[in-house]
Amino acid sequence: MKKTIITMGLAASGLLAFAGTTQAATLQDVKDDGELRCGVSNGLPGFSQPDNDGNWAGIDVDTCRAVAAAVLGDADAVEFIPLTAAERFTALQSGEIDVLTRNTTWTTTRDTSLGLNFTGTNYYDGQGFLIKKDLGVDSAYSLDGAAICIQAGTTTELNLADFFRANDMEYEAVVFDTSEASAQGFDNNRCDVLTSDTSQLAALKTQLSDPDSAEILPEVISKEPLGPVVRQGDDEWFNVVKWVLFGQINAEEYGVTSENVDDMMDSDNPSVQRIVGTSGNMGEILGLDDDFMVDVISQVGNYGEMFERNVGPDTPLGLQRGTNALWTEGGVLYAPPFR
Ligand SMILES: N[C@@H](CCC(=O)N[C@@H](CS)C(=O)NCC(=O)O)C(=O)O
Repeated sequence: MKKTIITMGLAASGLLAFAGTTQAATLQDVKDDGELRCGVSNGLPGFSQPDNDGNWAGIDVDTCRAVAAAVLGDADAVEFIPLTAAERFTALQSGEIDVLTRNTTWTTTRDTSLGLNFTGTNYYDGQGFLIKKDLGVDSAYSLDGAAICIQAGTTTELNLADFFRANDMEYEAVVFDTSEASAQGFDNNRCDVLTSDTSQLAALKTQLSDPDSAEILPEVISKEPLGPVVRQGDDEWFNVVKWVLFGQINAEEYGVTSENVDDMMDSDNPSVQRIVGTSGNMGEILGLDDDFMVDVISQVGNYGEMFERNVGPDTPLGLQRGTNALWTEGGVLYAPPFR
């Protein structure tokens, strides 16, 4: 039913790129449906990947589950919809999904002319290169003439073109639709080099038939702030998705975790009280229950818990916090105050 309305709205307005303006009550729709529809990848270790039983896991999956916990009180009330890079923005514009959490880089074009709004950053990434060791190079600046496996519809494609042009080098792009296909292409010698967001390179390397035959070059050639995306024209929903992630970052800053959140309900600290809803009316002004962050933190955790569980040092990705540390710990995670 919802889809029909959108399609008619689009036909009437003729504004395909601004689908969001035809539908502006996502919060109520999600409450009515009792389920949140999240666009995720087809499978990307640490970010959004289904296991053999179809259970999705990853930092993007948790970012989405956190919104479901905040709105519906249930982090499992989610339908995950796998999308290729090329499909993802249309799926959001058309109303097929309520939020896109698919390792998507925040750029000017996407944030404006696509009719979409980025709500924040849940992982600061950057683009790098995985190469076959027998290529015999140790720097991205020595890749002139290389065949490079890459995924269609990504910032990766544009960055690659810019980097090679700026450095007066040439390359042959070998383009695939999914990262699995790109990695297979690399494994089957369709290319000498695989390029993607660096968070993925270590994971993809471990999946090669001979991981020791490949290595990651030191250069990071771009900024890739990855985060959730919603349609323009629905400020209420934009605020909800934005403040759930900010709430999780603030929870980490104030030491509120899934383990101690119940005890924190008795805290005397005003900042903690506003997060757990024992003072202030943060939930009410967002259209949620005042203790919505208790559901988020008890069921999904604060930002640091999401990071450690999915991409941190004890996971196959083995990533350090680095840039993704809190501003108080030398990183760039600086959520506006929850007040
Ligand atoms: N962050 C970049 C790249 C996103 C992207 O699609 N990356 C690939 C390779 S890391 C991917 O996620 N593949 C997962 C899939 O095939 O579903 C963007 O927003 O354009």
